[in-house]
Amino acid sequence: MRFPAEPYRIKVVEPIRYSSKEERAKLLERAGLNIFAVPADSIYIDLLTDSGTSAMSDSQWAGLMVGDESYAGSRNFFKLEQTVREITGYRHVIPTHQGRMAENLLFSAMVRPGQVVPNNSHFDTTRANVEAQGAEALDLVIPEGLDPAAEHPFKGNLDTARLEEVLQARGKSDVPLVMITVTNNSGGGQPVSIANARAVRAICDRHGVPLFFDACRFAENAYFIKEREPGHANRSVREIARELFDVAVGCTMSAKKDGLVNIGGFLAFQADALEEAVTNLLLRVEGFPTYGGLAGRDLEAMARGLEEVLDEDYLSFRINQVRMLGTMLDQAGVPIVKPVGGHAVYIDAKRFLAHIPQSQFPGQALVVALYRTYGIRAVEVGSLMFGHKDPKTGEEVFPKLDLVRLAVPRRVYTSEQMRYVARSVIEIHKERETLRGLRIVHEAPVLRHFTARLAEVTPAPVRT
Ligand code: P61
Repeated sequence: MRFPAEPYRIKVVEPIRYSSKEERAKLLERAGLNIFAVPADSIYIDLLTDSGTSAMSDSQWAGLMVGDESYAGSRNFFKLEQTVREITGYRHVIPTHQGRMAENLLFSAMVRPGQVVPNNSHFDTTRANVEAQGAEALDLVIPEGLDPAAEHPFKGNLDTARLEEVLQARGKSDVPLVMITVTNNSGGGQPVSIANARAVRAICDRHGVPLFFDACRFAENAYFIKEREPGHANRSVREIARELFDVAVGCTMSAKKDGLVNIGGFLAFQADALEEAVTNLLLRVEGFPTYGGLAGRDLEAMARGLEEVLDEDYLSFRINQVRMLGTMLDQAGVPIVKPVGGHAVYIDAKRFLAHIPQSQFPGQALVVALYRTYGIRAVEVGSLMFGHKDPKTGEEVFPKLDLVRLAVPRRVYTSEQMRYVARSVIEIHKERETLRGLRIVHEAPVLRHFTARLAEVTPAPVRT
């Protein structure tokens, strides 16, 4: 299989260090086998997240120099507003410092205690912001979206039959809005089709409920539509993205993903009636509406990034670089979530380390091995992140999937570096029986994966 080469050349380099195995072993021990507590400059390839880790272009860096830092009415805001209006068609554009603040503003204005917000899959900050309003965050992704091996072109689609049931049962008064996350991060970066978004919109219209997007990875989603949805192959990604945005009435956006910036986001919507409530809260918690918690220069970089992300040479390389990593692993027999998503490859750790039970955190065991042996940072999305004790029985409850995410930052690593990652994972796969399970030594009551301390269980499993 052939994959496109990088559609850019390197003008500035940031040295990265290949730390020694001995140093990494010491750092891991000090960190309690928790990769979040390891200093980033001891990491060779960092695949913890694709969020805020993009490389900016020369045009974006130049844009920083034309930042207008006026408290009110910065020219960079007007440029951003115009750019977002052109791409999305939404009238009101409220800048925020990142995605979760856009979520906070939207849900504070629209969601009340006891209500329910359906989504294909809520991202963790989205869920937290819905729940902070005393409402229920309901995931309604299609069944294929929960099966790592199911090959479906749009595994991020929302289950319309279940949405209809929820809306019939709860009605407009209990469902303030419906959301679709494009691409579906919690489900493996899987895309949503325009046909599915339209079907969701038709149901929303029948019940008088507005539809919003969580649009963090809208350009990657639009590229998948061009590739996979019948009738879109000869249209530009910009046209497809606009058609997608037209299906909803607004969106939240973390520009740390498809805005190609290190910090930034926005909330955009059509309804004039929403503006006042959102602006009042913004003024209290984030800043004046023409800067929204950012510097003028950040707004300029974001406006330029939103244009650059729609470049099809960039998108073709981007999607295919991630796909190449996934294909190399798949061809070597490493179990991954298929098809490969837009921003990350997800390894199925339960199958990779079949000898380690979920109670011994197979995903985290793989994360530890990848860093210890090869200096690569991945992140566990499994029993360490989502496992918890049942409050009634005190028994550990494990999530269905134990995954390890290799999230690929945009425009940062070369394909040779991706080959290094693939070779490293494949080497560990060959030696997988030597890996040991882990046990928790210390955990916090909430979001334990960020601060937990772990140790290896002894003795090591016997090799057969
Ligand atoms: C990520 F472990 N994603 O994937 P903000 N919606 C969606 C996201 O993917 C997302 C946000 C909203 C991250 C960063 C991250 O506990 C974590 O700009 C679909 O980060 O506020 C972020 O956007 C929120 C990773 C965030 C985490 C929180 O890596």
